[in-house]
Amino acid sequence: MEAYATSIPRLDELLDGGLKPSTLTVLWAYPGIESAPFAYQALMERLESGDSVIYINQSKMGKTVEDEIEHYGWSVEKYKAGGEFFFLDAYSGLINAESDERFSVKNSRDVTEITKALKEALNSNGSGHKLVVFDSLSTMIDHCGESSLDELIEWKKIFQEKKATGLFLFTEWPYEEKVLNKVKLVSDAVVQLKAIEEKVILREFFIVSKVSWDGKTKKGISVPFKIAVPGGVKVYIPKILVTGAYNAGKSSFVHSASTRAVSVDRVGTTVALDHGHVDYAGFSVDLFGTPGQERFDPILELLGGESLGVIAVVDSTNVQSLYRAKDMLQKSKSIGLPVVVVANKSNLEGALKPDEIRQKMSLPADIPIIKVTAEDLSKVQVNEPAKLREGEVHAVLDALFNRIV
Ligand SMILES: Nc1nc2c(ncn2[C@@H]2O[C@H](COP(=O)(O)OP(=O)(O)OP(=O)(O)O)[C@@H](O)[C@H]2O)c(=O)[nH]1
Ligand SMILES: [Mg+2]
Repeated sequence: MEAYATSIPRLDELLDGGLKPSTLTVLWAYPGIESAPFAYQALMERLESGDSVIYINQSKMGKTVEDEIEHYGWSVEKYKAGGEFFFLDAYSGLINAESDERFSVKNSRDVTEITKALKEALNSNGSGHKLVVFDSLSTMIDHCGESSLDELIEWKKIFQEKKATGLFLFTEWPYEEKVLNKVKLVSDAVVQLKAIEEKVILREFFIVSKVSWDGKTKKGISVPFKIAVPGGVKVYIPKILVTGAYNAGKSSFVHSASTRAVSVDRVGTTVALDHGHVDYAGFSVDLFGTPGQERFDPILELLGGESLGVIAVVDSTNVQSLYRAKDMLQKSKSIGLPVVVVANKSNLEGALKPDEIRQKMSLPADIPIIKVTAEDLSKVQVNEPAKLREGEVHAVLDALFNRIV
């Protein structure tokens, strides 16, 4: 079945390609979590792929929506001018203002007026497939009453006729159970945006809790996220541990993988830790490197805490570094976490092959061992982190990210 990608990392995968035509997907947010950036990111992806977007704004001015989209680093301006993006203004009526949008309703409290305008909007030309964003279901319930939810059955019929796709925002205010059930029933897919809280929101994640279409969909997997400004929705992994023997290449890896990195080194060896921030493939990740020397082992356990994954760097030319890495994995209490082994210095003479490394470290077959080499051997300096080949560094990150979410 055709699918319309949202470009929200991991979400398309969970939905088997993205949003499906003639269906309604609800972004179901818990109070305090913003769902609009998810919709902005999806609608920009559709516009950039040649589709059209109708934005039904009932909770804020169209201009405010445009400003927010710009805040994340995108713009609908050229698509608005080209007729591929337009608002169906159901907000101005609420504040007794004149609307200057292409489609609008006079009485925003009468949901049947919105239905009429939606039909009109979907009949207008516009290129490609049509995505209808509704901002938001909760505003509709608040202003038009909960019986307005029954009107959604009519909207879905219209979507089916026009092969359009709905992406609706909903915030779970303390509504009655029957209201929540109605929203659940009418939606073909539900993406919940939740948080782990402890006085303040600690971590946010999304989860596909319902999906009615067939295919390789995945329900119930929680994907931690963070909204970057600019940049939008990123999968957020707050901590990955980079461990391994003295001189194996940990600092080199952290520096090569990171967009920003710092090391606290003393004559070429890391004495405190390496820290690097990775922005890659829709992921936002913080890497923490451990020092390699044994005298720092007491802090290993501390550094290992709360990691979501581990990168163990070994020097492929040095058998000792294999045993040491294994020992450090144990000391940092990272057994059980997703692990990827980096076989560094793999182009040097005498370098062990991944199979030999697996055997010597007695690693299970499912732990990836990935060969990595310095980008330019002539530039490698003693006691200086080396720049590693980008493709190989990315292969390591891909392997680890795949194991974490
Ligand atoms: N030839 C070659 N040299 C490398 C490679 N990776 C790192 N090196 C060199 O190996 C040495 C150690 O690299 P680092 O990244 O500092 O190693 P480390 O694991 O952080 O070391 P400590 O912090 O002392 O534990 C440096 O001189 C690097 O330039 C590689 O792939 N090939
Ligand atoms: Mg180091």
